[in-house]
Amino acid sequence: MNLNRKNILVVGLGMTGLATARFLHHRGAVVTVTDTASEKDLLTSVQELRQLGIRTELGAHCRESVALSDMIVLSPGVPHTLGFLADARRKGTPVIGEIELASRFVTDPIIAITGTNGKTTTTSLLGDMLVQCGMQVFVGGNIGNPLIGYVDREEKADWIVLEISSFQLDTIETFRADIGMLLNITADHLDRYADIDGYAASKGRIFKNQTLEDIAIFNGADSWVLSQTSRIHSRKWMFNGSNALEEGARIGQTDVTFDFTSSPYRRQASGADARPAFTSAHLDLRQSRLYGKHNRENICAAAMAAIAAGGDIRNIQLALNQFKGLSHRIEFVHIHNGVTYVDDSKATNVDAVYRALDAFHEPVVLIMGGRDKGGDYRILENVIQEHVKHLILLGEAGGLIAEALGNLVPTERVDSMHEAVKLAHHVAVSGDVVLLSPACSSFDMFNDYAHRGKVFHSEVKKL
Ligand code: UMA
Repeated sequence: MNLNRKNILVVGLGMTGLATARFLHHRGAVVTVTDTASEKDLLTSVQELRQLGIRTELGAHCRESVALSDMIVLSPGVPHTLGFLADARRKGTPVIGEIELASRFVTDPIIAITGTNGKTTTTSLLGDMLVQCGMQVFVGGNIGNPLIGYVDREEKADWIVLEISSFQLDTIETFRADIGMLLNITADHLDRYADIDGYAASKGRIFKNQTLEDIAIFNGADSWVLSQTSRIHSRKWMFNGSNALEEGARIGQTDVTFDFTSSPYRRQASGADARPAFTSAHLDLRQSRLYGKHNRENICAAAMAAIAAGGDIRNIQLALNQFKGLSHRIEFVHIHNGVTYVDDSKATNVDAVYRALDAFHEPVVLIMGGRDKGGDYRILENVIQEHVKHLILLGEAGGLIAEALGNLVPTERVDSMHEAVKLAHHVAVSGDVVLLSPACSSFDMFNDYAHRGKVFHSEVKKL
C-alpha cells in the first residue's frame, strides 16, 4: 500500500490517532488529524504533531477535510456510523480503522482475542505463556498499545498477540487473525450498538477472513458466541463444548484437559515448525492466582492459543503459576480489620460484576455506579441477594441502579469515592469483602477506569 503524498485524515487524537499520524507521516502521507476536543485538552499531542508539520483540526470535524481526503482512518472511540463518514464512503473514499491499516503492513502471524469480558487477562496471560515458551512476542491492541506502533519497529515478533474490541472489529476489511478467539458475549456498549444482535455480529467479525489453515478458538457454552460461529471457515477449537472431548478443551474445577486430533498451527515468523510435542495435555489450575469460573475459561483459552502457536505445556504451566493477574481486575488491595478490599474498577459492564460476585464466597459490600452504558442491572438480582450484604451507589447511574436493585439489600447513595470507602468501612465486619465493581464506565467522575481504581486504592490506604 503506497501512502506517499496521499491526503489522509485521522479522526480522533487519543493514543491511536497519535500513533497513526506518526506512522502515516513517516510513510510520506499528507496527514490531517481532527478531534472534537479542544486544543487545550490535547496540548501535548498537538505540539508533537505540529513539530512534525502535521495539520490539526480541533473542536469539530470539518466536512471540507473529509471531502479532500484520499483515505480516512478512525480511532476506535469514533463511531464508524457518523454521518460525514457515510458521505465519504458514498464518494468512494476508503474509511478504515487503525487495526485494518496496520494489518496491511504486518506479515507476522497474529493471535486476536475478543469477548465482552476477560480479553485483557487472556491477552496478557497468553503473552506471558509465549514468552515463557521462548518466543518473541508483541502484545497490543485494545490493551493500550496500538498495533500501528509495531509496523516500523525493528525487533520483529514470532507472534503478535492482540486484544481486539468490537469498535476495532467494526472497521476491519481484510484483517485476518491466524488464530482468532471469542471468549464470551453479554450485553455491553449498548450506547453504541442498536441491540445485542448488532454487538454480537461485531464480535463475530474476529473470524472474518480466516482460511482453512487458521484456527478459531471459542466458548461452546455461550449461545451468543455460538450464534457467530456457523460461518467460520477455519479449524474450530472449542472449550466448554457439549461433547466430552472433541478437538478442544474441557474445564474442570482444578484442571483443564486439552485434546487435539490434528496438529496445531505451524507458521511462525522465524519459519520454525511449531509442531507440538503432544496431541493431548493437562494443565493444573491449583497454583493460579486467577479466581472464579470466568478466569478458568480465560486460562483455558489462553493455553489453547499458546498450544496452537507451538508452545509446550510445561512452560505454559510455569507462566500460569507465575501470572499475578491484572491491575483493577478483581485485584487484592489491602486487608484492614479483617476486611479484604478488592478493586475491580475494570468491571465496566453488568456481566463483569456478575462474574466478580460469583468469585467470592464471603459476604460482600459492593460499590457500584458511574456512567450508565445501557446494561440491564436487574440481571444481578440473584447474585446480589446471594452474595451482597450492603450496596453502595456512586456516580451518575446511582439512581438507575437504585431503581433496579435498591430493594434487595440495604442500599445507600454517596457522592465521592472517599464517602463510598468510609461507608464500606463502617458497615463491613471481619471476614467481609469490600468490592469496587462498578458495572459502569468511569467518565462521569474519573479520567478512566484505572484512575477510578487508583482513587479507590488511595482511599483504602487512608483507612
Ligand atoms: N473523538 C472524536 N470524535 C468522536 C469521538 C471521539 O474526535 O466522534 C476523539 C475524542 O475527543 C478523543 C479521541 O477521539 O480525543 C479518543 O479516541 P479513542 O477513544 O479511540 O481513544 P484512544 O486513546 O485512541 O484509545 C483507543 C481505545 N479506546 C476506545 O476504544 C474507547 C482504547 O481502549 C485502546 O486501548 C487504544 O485505542 C489502543 O488500541 C480503551 C477502551 O475503553 C481501554 N476500550 C473499550 C473497552 O475495552 O471496553 C472498547
